[in-house]
Amino acid sequence: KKMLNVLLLISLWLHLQDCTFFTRKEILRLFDRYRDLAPQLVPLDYTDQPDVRLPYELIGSMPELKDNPFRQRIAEVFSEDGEGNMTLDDFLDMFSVLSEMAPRDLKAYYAFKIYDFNNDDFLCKSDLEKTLNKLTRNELTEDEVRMVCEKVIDEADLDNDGRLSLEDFQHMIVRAPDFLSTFHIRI
Ligand SMILES: *[C@@H]1O[C@H](CO)[C@@H](O)[C@H](O)[C@H]1NC(C)=O
Ligand SMILES: [Ca+2]
Ligand SMILES: [Ca+2]
Repeated sequence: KKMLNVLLLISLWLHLQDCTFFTRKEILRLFDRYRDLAPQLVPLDYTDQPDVRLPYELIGSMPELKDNPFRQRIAEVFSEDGEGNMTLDDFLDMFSVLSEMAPRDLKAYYAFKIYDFNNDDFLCKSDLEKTLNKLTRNELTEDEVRMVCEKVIDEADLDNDGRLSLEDFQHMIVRAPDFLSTFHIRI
């Protein structure tokens, strides 16, 4: 059996428990998952908080993510370096928000960040077009995508500035209960 530094993981859990919804056992399991992606890079002993980042290629190829059309955006949003390379903390945060236990508001906040491709805190038409193309796996024509995005903005843009703020977005998804289903992951 692996010699985990259980104490450190417990303290990590205490530190994270404001934002994580996992039990200690689940965190240990996620640590195993993280380490199994690159045993040569990830030490068993995290006491000295090693500065380890796993490259996006490894993260994005995990079974939980590899079929998710947003996998790269998800990794970018949760990674400290913004490029999808992940520390253990980044990794735990990501699974925490994606888990079925995460509150809807938290998921909505991260969904907004994930859809905001150019990171300017608004969903403009081109963010929505990229989002819709991914959600539908490119099955709509360009015209259809444009029409749907115009309609979404038309209906959800409460302050009429032509783009969706987080607040606009939150109002919108209250009316669309399935909207967040792409952000559930079972681990
Ligand atoms: C992320 O990882 C890739 C591959 O290891 C590397 O080329 C890139 O420089 C890393 N990005 C950052 C910001 O560290
Ligand atoms: Ca944007
Ligand atoms: Ca608006």
